[in-house]
Amino acid sequence: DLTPKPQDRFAFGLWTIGWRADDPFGAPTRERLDPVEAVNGLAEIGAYGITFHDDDLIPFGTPAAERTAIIERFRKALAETGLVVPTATTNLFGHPVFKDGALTAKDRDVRRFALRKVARNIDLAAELGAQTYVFWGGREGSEAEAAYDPTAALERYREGLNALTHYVKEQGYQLRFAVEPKPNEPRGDILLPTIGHALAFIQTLDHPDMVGVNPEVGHEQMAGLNAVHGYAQALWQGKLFHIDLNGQHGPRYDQDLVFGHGDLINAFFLVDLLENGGYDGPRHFDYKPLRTEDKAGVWESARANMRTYLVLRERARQFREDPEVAEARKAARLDQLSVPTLDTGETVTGVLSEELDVDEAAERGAANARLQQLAVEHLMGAR
Ligand code: 3MF
Ligand code: MG
Ligand code: MG
Ligand code: MG
Repeated sequence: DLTPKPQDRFAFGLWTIGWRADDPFGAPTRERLDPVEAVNGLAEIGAYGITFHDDDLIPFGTPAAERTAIIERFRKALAETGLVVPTATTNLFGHPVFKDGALTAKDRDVRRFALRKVARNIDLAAELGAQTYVFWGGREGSEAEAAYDPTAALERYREGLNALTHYVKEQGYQLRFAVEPKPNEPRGDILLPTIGHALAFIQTLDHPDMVGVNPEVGHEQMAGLNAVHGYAQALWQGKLFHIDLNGQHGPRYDQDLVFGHGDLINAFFLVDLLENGGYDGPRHFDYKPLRTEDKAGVWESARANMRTYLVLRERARQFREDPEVAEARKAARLDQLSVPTLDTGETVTGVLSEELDVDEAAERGAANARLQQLAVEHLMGAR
């Protein structure tokens, strides 16, 4: 069934469908989307969740009374539609005050302001029932090596996240943090550029169990990496707290295409991983409707993300159920990879006296090509 339903747990950032399509070379091509219209529209197309940066919902600098009114209006729309807020995040990159960083700015006043901005929106996230709070450090980085100290910046990043986990615990919120890696853009180099960097960093925190990752397909591909492998490692380490799905064509600017409109083969295997690898969080899209689109095109592209996901889910299911695939998987020795190398209780001593006919073993084909072609044919709907 290719009709998106709330139980599919599709979620969209308010900044995605709400993007006004301004880019470094041109003015916006669309009007601002009212957050209430966003909620209603997403509910209508079968999504279950909406996520936001503080400033997406409440424009930077909004006076307190107005802020309360905006939140109440938004909350009412959520209640009327049943849409939920699974996740929220902070805009620590848009305002010029963050031009040289936020939680890791060299200017200490800016860092303290950033902490305040995050804490304030964490309160709102908790109030709205969010389970995950995302940190994308878009301005935590540099272009000028001489004017940067990555070691000190990492210390400050750690200090900031530690302080915020303490805050969440003090307040008794049920929130987990998810760090979103990205190699570059808008900074020349961003701190925690890949999933691997983020996973290693998280282990140094005061409450590593509270912190996972929110990888984005396009960000890994910008770094020339295999997104499926990155998501898989995060999942394997119990750290895939949340995901950003979208499309990208290799290492170039951050394209934020509709999911599947970039590297489709990687998208197929990613859906297969998420569906069969034990990921149980929201299927969250972080994409940008093309600058060429009008309002109708925006909603068309929002639906396209979910449709791609559902089609790939169905294709992945058929792939796994195909008896020829089962046989090809066996021929490719995939089943063997799940068998531990040593018997229970056995040590390396156990293999010392063994002999292998190396020439014979070297001659065995891996039978990978046939299995890959079967996958591609399932993906193309040719089987
Ligand atoms: C930028 C991003 C961000 C993050 C968001 C947190 C504006 O490339 O991907 O979107 O996803 O800040 O979720
Ligand atoms: Mg992105
Ligand atoms: Mg992107
Ligand atoms: Mg993202």
